Amino acid sequence: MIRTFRAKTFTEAFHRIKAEIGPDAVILKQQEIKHPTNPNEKVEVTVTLDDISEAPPSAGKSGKDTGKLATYNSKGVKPIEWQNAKQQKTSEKKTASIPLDKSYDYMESILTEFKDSILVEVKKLREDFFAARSEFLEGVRVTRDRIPKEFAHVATELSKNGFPAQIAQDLLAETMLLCPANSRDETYVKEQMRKVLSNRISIAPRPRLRKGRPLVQMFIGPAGAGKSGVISKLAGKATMTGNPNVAIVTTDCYRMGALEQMEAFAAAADIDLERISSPEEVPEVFERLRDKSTVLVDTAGRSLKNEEHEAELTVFYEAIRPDEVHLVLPLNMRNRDLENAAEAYMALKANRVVFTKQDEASEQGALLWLPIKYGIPLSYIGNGQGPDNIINAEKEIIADWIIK
Ligand SMILES: Nc1nc2c(ncn2[C@@H]2O[C@H](COP(=O)(O)OP(=O)(O)OP(=O)(O)O)[C@@H](O)[C@H]2O)c(=O)[nH]1
Ligand SMILES: [Mg+2]
Repeated sequence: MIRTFRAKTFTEAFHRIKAEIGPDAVILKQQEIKHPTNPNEKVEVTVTLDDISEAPPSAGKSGKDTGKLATYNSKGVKPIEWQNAKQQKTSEKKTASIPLDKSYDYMESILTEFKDSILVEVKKLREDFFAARSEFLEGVRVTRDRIPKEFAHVATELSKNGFPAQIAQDLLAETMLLCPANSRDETYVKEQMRKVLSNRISIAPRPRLRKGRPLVQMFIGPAGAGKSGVISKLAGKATMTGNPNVAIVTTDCYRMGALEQMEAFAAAADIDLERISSPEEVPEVFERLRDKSTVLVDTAGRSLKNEEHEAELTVFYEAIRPDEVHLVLPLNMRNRDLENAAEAYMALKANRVVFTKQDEASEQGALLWLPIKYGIPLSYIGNGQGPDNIINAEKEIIADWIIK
């Protein structure tokens, strides 16, 4: 008995065969088909229940070998009659007689092959998509004099905030894509631009306090950037908001006035302050602070490209092994100087940026482009000289500063 089953998938066909004929069915043929009208018929499996393994054809009447026997193997299962060696390889999967139970393994191997080829295809499509997208953005990239008038306002805001031209053009092009021609009033355009900015701004995850060991945050950066100010503000804020378990460690012990200033603050705010003048003192000091939840490490700022300063910071870094290294930069610095400072301090393992003096900065663009360019997310922003003038960096707040 030979029966043909059609189904949507091979798995479905095998289930039906197993249910209707049983596991002894032997597959004679399986193939993909294209049914002209029925979309549920995509594969065809031909099976037999005739036990061909027990019934090899007998020799011819004459008693002589007809030659047919030679086409059955020792188990009596008819092997494939190959046209030629090349065809053998490609048609083997389709025509070999496979007991149904084994065919599950076989199908699984086909499916794995199929899955791999789909993954390759998806990867390729993804690459094509990104290539097409940047080509498209390139196409709508705007030059200063060809900006549609509805976008003139946001374009001016970007330019006033010191965005490098390339980034400004990308941001504008993306905003245009979000604004259909019939909804380009100023409020809508601004809103979309803020969304585009928010999506790009890189923010560091909030620090996680752990039990048993303090979170150690080290602050480095050029002279006068605002490191000590940020530390005092963070420590003060922590104690005010119910976390008195904060300590300050300063490695800035020699500069006139620096230590005294920090000592005065710590005494007034009742915060533990430890001084470290050499890396050898680190283990003892941190042993004393092991029950603290947060330790803020202040460092001395020197002029850029000072090798002695770099070496000093490196040895303290190696001895302290802080969890986070925050590069503190004043936002009112010119773009070129910000780049120089970022490049000089990146070698010192900075993994966060803090911008200070946001209140004094006429350009806010660096809040977006600098973290992207150097791959270090924003942590805090100092926005004034008062003890409360520090905030956790937040996308929406920054987008509002840029597009008013
Ligand atoms: N307007 C404004 N001034 C700030 C801000 N942060 C710091 N300052 C001022 O910047 C000056 C330098 O701040 P510090 O905190 O001493 O800077 P520092 O990085 O510790 O400096 P060094 O230790 O000398 O490297 C001080 O006069 C601060 O008041 C801020 O967010 N806004
Ligand atoms: Mg300082």
